[in-house]
Amino acid sequence: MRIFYYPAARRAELEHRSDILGVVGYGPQTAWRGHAPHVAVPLRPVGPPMDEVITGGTVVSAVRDGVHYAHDGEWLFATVEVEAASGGIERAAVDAYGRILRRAEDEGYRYLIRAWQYFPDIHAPDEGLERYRQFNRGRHQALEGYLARGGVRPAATCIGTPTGALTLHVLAHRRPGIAIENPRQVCAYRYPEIYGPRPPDFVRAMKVADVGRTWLWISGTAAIVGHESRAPGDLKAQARETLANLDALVASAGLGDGPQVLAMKVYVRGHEGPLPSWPQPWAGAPTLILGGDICRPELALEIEAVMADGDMGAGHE
Ligand code: 3EB
Repeated sequence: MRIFYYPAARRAELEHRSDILGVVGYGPQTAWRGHAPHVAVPLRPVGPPMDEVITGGTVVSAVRDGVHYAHDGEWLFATVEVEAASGGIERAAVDAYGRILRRAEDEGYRYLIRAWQYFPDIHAPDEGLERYRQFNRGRHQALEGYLARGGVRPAATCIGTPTGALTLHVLAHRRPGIAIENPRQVCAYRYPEIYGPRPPDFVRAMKVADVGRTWLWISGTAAIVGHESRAPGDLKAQARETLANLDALVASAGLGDGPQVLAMKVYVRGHEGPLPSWPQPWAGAPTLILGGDICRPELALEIEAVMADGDMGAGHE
């Protein structure tokens, strides 16, 4: 597997490749005519529109039950889009996770490793409960059976968009990953009820040993210590706290020597135009900066990343 960012303007160059598991487009979209699953995420990048491209070995792709998916014998990428009008985000979450899980499990990729979830109006009330909290109820319900069957919660990102439907895309694997938690943070799935009737079901990171290397999929990470947000609305102070969280998480993952950051995304609330300077982790890592709503109103930024150690070995790009 490989992951890289590519200018959306050059998307046509990718359409004939047979090794693509998924293409995730950020910003205004042009047509994607390839066979591989494609997700349009309506978050504005700083700079030109970009595609995130995930490649594998020899890939088989299909559409079934509204799920567009591709797999290469190790990894499965799957995506689904569900209308999420007001009154419906909880049901949309049940539907989206239900369909993705059925597809992944039927194809033999029984373990969710990484999930990305985007939907509009994330803070709007819905029948008296914030839509993010409604979403968490639906996700919790959808994952119950999966967890009972021995499934493991994935690492995740959940960000509010200005428009669009609920999009869920995931990476699943034939073998379970190892859940990594952050010693500075309460497990998200054990958050107290002050954050909603059901907790967000994700782990802080997922470690997966694969041919020749170990992957670390790091969830969206923000300035939360214990279960409380720090430095409300203060981008720089939150960035410092987020970096401390990332350091603690990576340390507890115990990657070997020379881990590389393969890709990193920074979500910034309400950004228009150039960003103020702020402390960034991992100078030189491929980075995408996106405007979006972090799932607590007081959070100004969130950072996710994928790292790997080990060399790529023969047979990998
Ligand atoms: C947090 O740590 C910040 O609901 O899937 C980060 C990553 C956050 C994933 C999710 C939420 C999610 O609670 C928010």
